[in-house]
Amino acid sequence: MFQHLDPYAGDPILSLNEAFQKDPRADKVNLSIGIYFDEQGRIPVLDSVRQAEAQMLAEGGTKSYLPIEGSAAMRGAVQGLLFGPGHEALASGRVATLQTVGSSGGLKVGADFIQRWLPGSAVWVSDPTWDNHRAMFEGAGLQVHTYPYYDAGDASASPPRQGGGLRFDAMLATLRTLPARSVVLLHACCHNPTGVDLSPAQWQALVPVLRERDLLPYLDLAYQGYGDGIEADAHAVRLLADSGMTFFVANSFSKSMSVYGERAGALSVVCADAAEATLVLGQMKATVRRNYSSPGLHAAGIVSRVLTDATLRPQWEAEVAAMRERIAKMRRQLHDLLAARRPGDDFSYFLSQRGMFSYTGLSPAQVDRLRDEFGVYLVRSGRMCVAGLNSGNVERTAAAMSAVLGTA
Ligand code: KET
Repeated sequence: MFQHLDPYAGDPILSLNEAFQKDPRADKVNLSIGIYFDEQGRIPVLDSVRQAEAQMLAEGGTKSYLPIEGSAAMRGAVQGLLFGPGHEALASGRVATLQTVGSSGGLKVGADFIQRWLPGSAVWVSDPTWDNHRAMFEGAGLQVHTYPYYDAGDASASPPRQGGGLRFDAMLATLRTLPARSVVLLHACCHNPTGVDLSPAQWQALVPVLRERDLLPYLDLAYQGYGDGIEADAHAVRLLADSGMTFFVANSFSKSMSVYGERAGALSVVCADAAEATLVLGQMKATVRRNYSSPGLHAAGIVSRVLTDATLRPQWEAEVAAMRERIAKMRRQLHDLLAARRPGDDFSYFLSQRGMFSYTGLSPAQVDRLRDEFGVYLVRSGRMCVAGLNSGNVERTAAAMSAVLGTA
């Protein structure tokens, strides 16, 4: 029956993480997957989350199904988090929000919805982007194209060629050519894989282009709190909401609450008015019902409690700040160690890039050497998850990187 199947090549990120787990070397370093590890190299369970779970257990409660669209408490809390409580878009009821199975679930439900209700619209993603964006939108039957975003340079050249960084003008020029109703996937903060975001002024310049061309922005907000802060990282969401445009935002709690396996996320569609939001919510529910029927109860309990409890909320905000600051410290340490080893090279990108990732410009061959010779795992695109560094492995990482830099 199934002998004709193509073997699955594996996912470039998840397969690497599996290979890392199997690597017997004691001094291996996991800088591959976008997960925050603490100073001890563990994936933390935040105190705020642990307490929310303890409350849930103590209260008992039911294990019934959630509604198709998820928990009302969580959906309301997510709206406040994204748009700011009392935002006009919320007050006028023009935002349709569903709790989803991680933000991946949200992205895919949104993709299925677009395929059904805006047939013929193609999706434009940044070059480069998270690999799974293309896979998910193509999986929904949509055409996927790229817009220019970032020039990484070439660290395997001798001397290494520094890239030109963000290609904002080229990005705008491409967006200006798109047909109306094209979907434009944008990383709301902490761009994956580059760590390079639009500045507030560039977001401001982008919005009129999106509006004039009648494009449909689709924000992916997977790293809220890892850039400049929980509020600051919602900047793009609020700017678009203020603009009155229709747009999507899929947001994740995997990283911001360190609840990866709970699959906690949401999808919000900001519409022209409340009547349109009702229609959108209805068809989103139809999409969910024929996929996985309803999202998880435990994820909803954690997220809604942490976001709304007067004690847990500030505690969570402090925990997010501590994770963000620890990453910044590791960026600084890696930068200083590399600058000392290779005084001729420019490593300032470690300091200017934000969020979990740095785009190193290392070639696939250099990344392979890092892994094979030194047990240091990066994604083959040269993406490094800086959140995997700690004071016990940063020197080893700098030494390994220094050894492969400038070599072919
Ligand atoms: N969007 C982006 C940009 C993203 O980096 C991830 C995960 C997700 C969405 C999915 O998150 P969810 O847990 O479904 O809410 N990225 C990391 C893990 C992965 O590839 O699945 C990564 O890039 O390493």
